[in-house]
Amino acid sequence: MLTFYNEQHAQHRGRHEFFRGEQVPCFEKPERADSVLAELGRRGLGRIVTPHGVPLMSLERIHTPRYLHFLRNAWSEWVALDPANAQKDAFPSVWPVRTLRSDIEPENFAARMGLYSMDSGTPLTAGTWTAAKTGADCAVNAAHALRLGERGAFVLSRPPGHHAGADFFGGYCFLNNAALAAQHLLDDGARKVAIIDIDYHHGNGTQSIFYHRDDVLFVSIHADPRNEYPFYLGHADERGEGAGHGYNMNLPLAAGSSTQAWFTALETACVRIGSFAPDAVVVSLGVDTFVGDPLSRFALQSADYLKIGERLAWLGKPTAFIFEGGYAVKELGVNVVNVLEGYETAL
Ligand code: SP5
Ligand code: ZN
Repeated sequence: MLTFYNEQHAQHRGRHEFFRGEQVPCFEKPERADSVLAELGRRGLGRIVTPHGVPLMSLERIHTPRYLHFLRNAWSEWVALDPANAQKDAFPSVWPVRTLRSDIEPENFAARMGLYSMDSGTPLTAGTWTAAKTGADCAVNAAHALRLGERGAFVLSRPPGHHAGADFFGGYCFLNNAALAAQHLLDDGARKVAIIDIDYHHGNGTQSIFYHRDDVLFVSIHADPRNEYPFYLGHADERGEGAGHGYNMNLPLAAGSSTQAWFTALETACVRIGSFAPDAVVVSLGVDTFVGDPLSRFALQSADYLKIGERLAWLGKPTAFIFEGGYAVKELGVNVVNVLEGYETAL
C-alpha cells in the first residue's frame, strides 16, 4: 500500500477549542499523525511518499472559489485585525443563523469567519491553509495512484476533512479530502465511486457535497446525531435528493452501541456498496470508534480494525483510505494500521 504523507500537517496546530463554555486543549493535534507514521514504520506497510502539489482548480471541483479564497487569506486577515492575534487561534464572532443574511459578506474578519464556520471547536491557525492544502494534495495523488493501477492507497494527513462542506469548515476539518479523492477518481475516468465513512461522527460535509448526485454513493456508520456531533445531519431518513435519491445511506447507531451492532451496520453498508458496483472506493477512516477514545462512545477494540480492513478488501475495488478522526493518540497508530493491514492481507 502506498502512503501519501502530509509533511506539512504539524503546521496546523490549534491551541484550544471551546467545550461547554471553556477553552480546552485541542483533541486534534499533530501527535495524532505522528502516532500513525511511527506505527507504519514499525509494521513496514509499503512506501511512504510525498505528494505533488495539485492546482487550486482541483480543489474548486469540490469547494467554492469564495471559500478557498477566504481560507487562503484568513490568517493574514486575522493578524491584520490586531498584531497581537498572531499569538492567538482565530475563531468566529458571529454566525448567520436562519433569518440573518448570508449573501453579503461583512468586512470584519471575525464576523466573516462565521459565514464559513459551523462550530466553536475548530481553530484556524497560522499554518492551517498550508497543512490543509498539502493534505488535499495527498488525497488527489492517492486517487490518481488508484487510477494508475494501485490496489490501495492511504492518505496520512491532518487536519481531517469529512465535516468540511463545499463552503464551510468545522469539526476540525477544512478541506474535504475524501470528496476531493472521489471527484478526482471520476475526473480521471471512473464512472462510479462509493464513499464509506466509518468515523464515529457523521460525515456531514461529504454527504452535503454529493447529496444530489448518483455518481457518488455515500454510506456512513456513525453515532446518532440526536446526541453526538455534528448534531444537525446524519439521520437515517436522509437518502439523497433529485438524481441523488437512493445514493445516500446513513446508519446511525446510539452512542454506547455494541461492537456487534457496529459490524452489522458495516455489513449493511458493504452490501449496498456491492449493489452499487463502483469502480473505486474511498474510505473516510476515523478510528474514534475505539473503546478508549476520549471523545466517543463506541467500543471497538484494536483487533476489530483488522476485521474492518478485511471486509473492505472483499469489496474487491481499488480503495483509497483517508485518515479522519481518532483521538486516543497512543493506540491510534495500531488501530489505523490494523485497517490497512487487514486490507492488504485479506483474500
Ligand atoms: C474529524 C472528527 O472526528 N471531528 C470531530 C469533531 C467533534 N467536535 C466536538 C467535540 C466535543 C468534545 N467533547 C468532549 C468530551 C470529553 N469527554
Ligand atoms: Zn470523528
